[in-house]
Amino acid sequence: MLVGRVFLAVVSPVELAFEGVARLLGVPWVFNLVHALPGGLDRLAKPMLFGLVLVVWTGVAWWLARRAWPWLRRAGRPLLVTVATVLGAVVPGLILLPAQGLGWFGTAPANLAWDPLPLHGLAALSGLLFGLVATGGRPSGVHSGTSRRDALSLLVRSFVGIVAAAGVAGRWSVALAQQALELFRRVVGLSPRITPTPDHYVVSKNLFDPSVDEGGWSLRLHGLVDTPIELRMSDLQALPSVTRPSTLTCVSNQVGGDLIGTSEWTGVRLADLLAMAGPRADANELLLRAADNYSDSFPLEAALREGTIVAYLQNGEPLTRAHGFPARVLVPGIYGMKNVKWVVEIELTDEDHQGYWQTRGWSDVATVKTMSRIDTDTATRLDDGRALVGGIAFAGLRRIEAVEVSLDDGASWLPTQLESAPNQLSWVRWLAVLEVPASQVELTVRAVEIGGVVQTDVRSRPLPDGADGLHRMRVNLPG
Ligand SMILES: Nc1nc2c(c(=O)[nH]1)N[C@H]1C(S)=C(S)[C@@H](COP(=O)(O)O)O[C@H]1N2
Ligand SMILES: [Mo]
Repeated sequence: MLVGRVFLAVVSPVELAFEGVARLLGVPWVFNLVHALPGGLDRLAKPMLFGLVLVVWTGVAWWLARRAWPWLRRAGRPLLVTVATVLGAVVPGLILLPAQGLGWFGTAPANLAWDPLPLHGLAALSGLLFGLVATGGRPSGVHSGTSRRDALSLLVRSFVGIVAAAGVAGRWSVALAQQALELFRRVVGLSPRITPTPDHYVVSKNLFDPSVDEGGWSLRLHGLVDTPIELRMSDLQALPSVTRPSTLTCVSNQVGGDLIGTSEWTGVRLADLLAMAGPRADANELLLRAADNYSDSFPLEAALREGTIVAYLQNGEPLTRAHGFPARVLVPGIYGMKNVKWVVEIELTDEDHQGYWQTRGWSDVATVKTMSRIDTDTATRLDDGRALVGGIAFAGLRRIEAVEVSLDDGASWLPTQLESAPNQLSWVRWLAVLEVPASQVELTVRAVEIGGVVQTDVRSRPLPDGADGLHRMRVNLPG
């Protein structure tokens, strides 16, 4: 597991257990633990809790192994069974998945959506079972002088069994995932699933963004709460964090515009921080203030959503200054302006507050509208004559059910293929296969939300609550 973690970035089961334990204990408990520690040790709270989980894990595994060993012995050849099990765990990751173009242990970056861990578990189990079946049924003692040939043939049979089991288990989904990925990979000009940080759009009111010193920074939670709290960066880093891709877009984005991006953000759930402070019953709104004298607000209800976090990493790196170093709020489903960067203060109130952009005429609710965009001004022509075009679609917290394209300005619509979105908070990529000879086409795109709600074709400007209308573009179709 350690090797997988360090060299292949595979999330290990122990970590999953650690996350589960941290969640079970609850954030206030962990926070108190952190503060019970003498200064300097607080950064170690998480590693210490992880160490504890690791010790318990190892203990349980040891106990299980001790109990299982005699049973394995009776079943036949413990060493062979062990080898078969390990092979079962490792072979799919080292051979099957890479052979399918999905990277070591399925870690090809484009493939984050697809989780190969269950397949590994299944394969390991099948290896164990196969080992047992292959060795079982023989009276014990008879094989004390096992011949090398026997052992070898057993190993070979186990191996074949594992590969077959893993193959059957994974083949269908892998083939599907790979086929789709393959096509998506070939669309030249299509946005990546995750936007590299340097390519992520930046919007700020400032001529010069604040440069905040991480050591001096803190985030204050106060107002209508039982216990006001103040968190330093080390506090924030010591708390259980979540990492998840989410799409951010600016309310001023034009139809077809590029003020939209998807990053993998890491931070602490705002709901956890609020649980520490204990919002009073009359609190219903959060007022956020930033180091650049920016302020904005959103309802408590939005703050409590699973995806709302105080983020300190973007795509695995500390936030850049432009994106809000050292910490910012991300509140999925609501336009970028309420995703306050350089955040220093969160006040719970019982009245609505007009934020920086609201006093300038922009929407206060700011729910993200359904959008879709064509990314390719030139189609990718495949050898077999098909032409690929593609783009993205996003509807905030509402899910995209389908994306359609039209070659005749909306008179008729063609289906497209959707890639599975990284999660519920992220845009989805689409591609269309056009069977059209070399020429130019006027392409229009529209998204359909879950429930069959079709994106409106009535155009409106971004002010005050986001642009509406369909993206239409001239697309070159090379010969
Ligand atoms: N403190 C502060 N936060 C802010 C802003 C700002 O000017 N100051 N701009 C907002 C707007 S309008 C948008 S669209 C997003 C953009 O976030 P990004 O630059 O990380 O893409 O940040 C929001 N948060
Ligand atoms: Mo924005």
